Amino acid sequence: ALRSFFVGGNWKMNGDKESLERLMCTLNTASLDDRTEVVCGAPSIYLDLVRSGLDLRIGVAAQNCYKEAKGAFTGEISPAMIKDCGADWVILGHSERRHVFGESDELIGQKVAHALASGLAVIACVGEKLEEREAGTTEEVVYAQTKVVAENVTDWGKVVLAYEPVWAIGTGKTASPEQAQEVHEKLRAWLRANVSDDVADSVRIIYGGSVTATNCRELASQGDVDGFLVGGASLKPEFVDIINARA
Ligand code: G2H
Repeated sequence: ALRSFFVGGNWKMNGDKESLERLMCTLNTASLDDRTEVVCGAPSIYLDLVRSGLDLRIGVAAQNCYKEAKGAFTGEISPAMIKDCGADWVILGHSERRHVFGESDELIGQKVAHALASGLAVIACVGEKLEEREAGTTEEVVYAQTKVVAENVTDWGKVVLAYEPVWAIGTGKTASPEQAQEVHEKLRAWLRANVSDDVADSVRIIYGGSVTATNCRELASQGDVDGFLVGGASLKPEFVDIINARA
């Protein structure tokens, strides 16, 4: 295949040392499809613990970072700190950052630029809200979000694009395989028209929003679905089945 399958876990603000040790033990001893790239997004305070506890075949991501290397930014963490903990990835633009914490496209773009310049790889998230889908503006919304990301990307080899319809996040309402494929296909066409053929063909576009062991195989069979960003189910043993969705 042109693009290797990519499965990210987004643990969000969940877990404690004890439960994360258990989860890491499950992942470390599981049989994982070695064609799938796996990355776990840990709470920043546990990045060090998770990087030292998780098998090296699994990458570690922070769930957010700031756009500066250091300074008077109380409560924030920098890409340099994430790297110092041994993690190589950061999730940026997640819908909870956009809609619970009010992050703008502009700020997300600046974070993407700084994270890449600092040597982190980025899982950049886009997705429409329910009212935007119902108003027929899904394409317009995800294209605008993707444009801001794209303007700040220096190396597409270090970027995974996550499509996460906000109405499907943590709601148990998954996009149907056809709904996911439709948007993924359009995002790839956008990359072809606005970036390059090479980038359109090589960038992984992953789906997020209530992915489970039950629905992952059908979603994974869609031509433009190159993997998943998994929230709730990434905290459970079924995450292993999602990693192996194409096995
Ligand atoms: C979407 C997803 C992970 P969940 O936010 O990023 O979460 O799988 O719980 O819907």
